[in-house]
Order: sequence, then structure tokens, then C-alpha cells
Amino acid sequence: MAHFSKDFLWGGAVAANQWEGGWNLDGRGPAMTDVTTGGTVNTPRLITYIDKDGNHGTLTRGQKLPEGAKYAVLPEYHYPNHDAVDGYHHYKEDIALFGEMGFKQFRMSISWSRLFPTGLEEEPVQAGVEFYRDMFKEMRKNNIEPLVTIWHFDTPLYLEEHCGGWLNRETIDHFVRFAKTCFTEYKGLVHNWLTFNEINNTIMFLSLRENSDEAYQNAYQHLHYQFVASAKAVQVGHAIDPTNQIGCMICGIARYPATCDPKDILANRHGWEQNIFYCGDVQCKGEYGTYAKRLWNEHGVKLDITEEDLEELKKGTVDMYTFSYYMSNLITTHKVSDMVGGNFSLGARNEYLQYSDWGWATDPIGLQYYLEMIYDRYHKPIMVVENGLGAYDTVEEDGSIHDPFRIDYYRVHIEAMDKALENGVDLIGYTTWGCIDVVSAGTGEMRKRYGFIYVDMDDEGKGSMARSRKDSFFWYKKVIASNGEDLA
Ligand code: BGP
Repeated sequence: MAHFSKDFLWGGAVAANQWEGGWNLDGRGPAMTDVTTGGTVNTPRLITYIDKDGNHGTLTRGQKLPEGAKYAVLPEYHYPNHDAVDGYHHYKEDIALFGEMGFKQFRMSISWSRLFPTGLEEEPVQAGVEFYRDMFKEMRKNNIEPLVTIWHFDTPLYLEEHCGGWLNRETIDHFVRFAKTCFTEYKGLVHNWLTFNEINNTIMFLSLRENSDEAYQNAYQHLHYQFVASAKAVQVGHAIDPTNQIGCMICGIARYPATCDPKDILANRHGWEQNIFYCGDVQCKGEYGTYAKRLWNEHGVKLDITEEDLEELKKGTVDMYTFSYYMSNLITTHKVSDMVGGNFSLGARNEYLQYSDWGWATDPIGLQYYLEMIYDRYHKPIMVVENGLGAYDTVEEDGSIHDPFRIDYYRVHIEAMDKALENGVDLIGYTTWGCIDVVSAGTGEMRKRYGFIYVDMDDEGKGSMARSRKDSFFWYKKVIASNGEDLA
């Protein structure tokens, strides 16, 4: 007998910049993803610009724009997020397919620059507001509860380029105005919200790119402003509609020490603090953990934090903890010869686990471990709002798509959630990542597919955008209909 409650929120998730497309339609302004090319598992996505002499150039994430240069869309590159999988024109069809699978909840995000093209406007673009309103109405028609991420990696490019982005305290106010617009316009249509997607990414993946004190200074400052923005948005959201449930969203990578060397045990513990607890503690408990001082001191970080900020953090704690879960990593202080390759994977290879084609370790026990540890830490309702396997799909001659590997991945993770429920975790929802194929965030590829629904679109931007049902579509439909009982 499975342990999912009768109102368990089964569903799927996407993000505006990876699903919607329509990047320059109806007044939308650009975001960083619109000047970002596609990459592969081994080659990074590039950010494109024109320098002050008119020469074309590229950067990788975290690199600074040269003096006088401007971000630009260049004709010699393909930008996969421009059209993505055209959810902008297919949302009715997509939501109907989610309804057919029996979704109770659909997680999506609102593109900030579709409402506020530069981020600085006082009033939103009406076409953008209506687009999402119509989408929410469509979900309601299909008995699907929206779960709305307010920020999913898409600060308006103007704010990034001209105003210092999240290193400028004023961005807090721009974000809160955006969030307030969402809470006001969609009152009654939306009850469940997340402020910042994978907020901890800023610190978690930093060491993969660079290790300078300046980089840490910027990362912790950026995070502090986002914490304050989140806390203020939570208060505004509650004031506008007290029934709103607002959550944090953490990139949940479980981590284990690679050996029993006490140095590895401590390094692993410190890794949990820096990468996972740092953000969750502030957003759930309303204050920085005791270890925060150690983390700042390690890099000589001095933050702009006011007394008023600390008050806001206390008043704006979240109602629920949500996280993405794809994999676990091994942490060690020893030199290792067998490192895991692939984007976003860190550390040594775990000989007990299997790895995906993108180097991500499939580890359902890591999900159970994470759920039990986090619930015990915060005692707040939890949702797993991303989980899935990025994999290659083959379309057969008759159009069918057989994806048993995806079904196998989901089965073991749903079983792990069931165990955590049995052990007392208040897990209330599950939205699989990329329930319909979308552009990969990490690599910009289309061929890294997660969906139950296939989209005919390739890495070069060729395809009809037609949707079709994979085998996993019918399987997940059965899982939801049986409330997690029938995983066969
Ligand atoms: C998370 C993001 C998503 C999503 C997912 C899968 O980091 O919140 O936006 O894309 O990871 O990652 P990828 O697309 O790189 O496979």
C-alpha cells in the first residue's frame, strides 16, 4: 500500500525560458538566455556580444563583458531559447495533454521581462499579463493547480547589463514590484508560488568556474539581496491573499563523503552547509546559520546587510520547502583519478551508482535521504518540484517513442518518496522536470530530453514543434490514476 495522500499533487514542471519561446513577441524584453547559444555535454553555452569597435565576441557564464561592449544577438549563432518549444503558441494543447495524464499540478514560471521588459517599468505590459491569465484559466479548466515560479533564471537583460543585476540593492525593489503584480493579477487563480528557482546555484556551482575571493564576495552578496527580495515577496504575497502558499526552491544534490577519512566527513558536512543549508536556513528559519560566518571568513567576504534586512528575513519565511533532485555527488579531500564528467556533476565517481549520458548519477536513495534530512530540519511541507532523466529519445518509424529507461528512473524515485512518506515526511507534491521536452538549461540542447511528451525540434532549431506521447506518458497517467500504487 503506497503512502501518497489522496490530494497528493502529482504533475510536471517547465520554466518560461526553456518552454515558451516567443522571446520578442508582444513587447517582451530580452533576458540573458536570449543572448546565450546552445552547447553540449562537453562544450559550454556561449553568451554573445558586440564590442565597442563592432567586433563579435563570446563569453562563458561568469565572465565579464569587456569595457564598452553590449550583449547582442548575432546572426552566425542559433539561440535555442528564442523559440524554445513554442509553449507561447502551444499552451492550450500542452495543458490538455497534461490534463489527459491526470496532472493535479503544473509548475511553470512567469517570464519577468514579458511583464516588465527592462525590469524598470512601473506598470506591466498588458499582453504579458493576459497571456499568463489565460494559461491559468486553461489549467483550471483541466483541473490543474498552477505552481508558479516567479524567477526561474531570467532577470531582464537590461537590469543585468545596465543596473548591476543582483549586485545592486535596487533590484530587490524591482523584483518585489514584479512579484506584487503577479500576486495581484492572479489572485484566486494561483495559490502556490515559489520565489526563486534553485537559489543556491549561485554558490553551489561557483567553484566549478572560479575560486577567487571576489567571486565569493559577489555570490554571497547576490544571494543576500535575493533572500531579502524573497522575504519581502513572501510578505506581500500573504498580505494580498492569506491563502497563498509560498515556497523556496533549492537545487537538491545529495552529497556523501567518498571515504571514512574524518577530513572527508568534515568536508562533506561543510559542503552541505555551503551548498544546501545556507539558503534553506535563511528562507525557512529567517536567519543565517551559525556556520555562515565561517563561510564568509574563508573568502574575506564583507556583506552589505542592514538591521532592516535581518528583520525582513525573519518576517518573510516561506511556507514550504521545495527542491529539485536529480543526483548525488561524492565529496573528498583526496586526489581522485576517476572524476565524473558532464555538466553540473562534481567530484569522484561513485562505484555503486549508474551515470546518465550527461554524467548525472541516478540515486533514488539520495532522494529519500534528502527528504528525511530536510523535513527533520525544517518541519515544513515539502515538494519535489523537479526530478527526471535527461536522455536521448528515438522516434520509431510508426512515430512511437519507447523510453523504458525514463520509466525505470521515475519508478525508483517514486518508490523512494513513498519510503520517505512512510517514515513521516510531509511530502505534498511531485512535479517531474520537463514533463514535455524543453531546451536544456545547462547545455541548451534539445536532444537532452526529459519529457513524457516528445517535441519535434532539434538542436539546430529544425522541426515542426509537433507533440507526441512517449511510452512514459501512458505509464505516468497510470501512476497518477492509481495515486502511486501502480508503478509496473
Ligand atoms: C535545473 C533547472 C531546470 C532544468 C533542470 C535540468 O537546474 O531548474 O531549469 O533545466 O535543472 O537541467 P538541464 O536542463 O541542464 O538538464
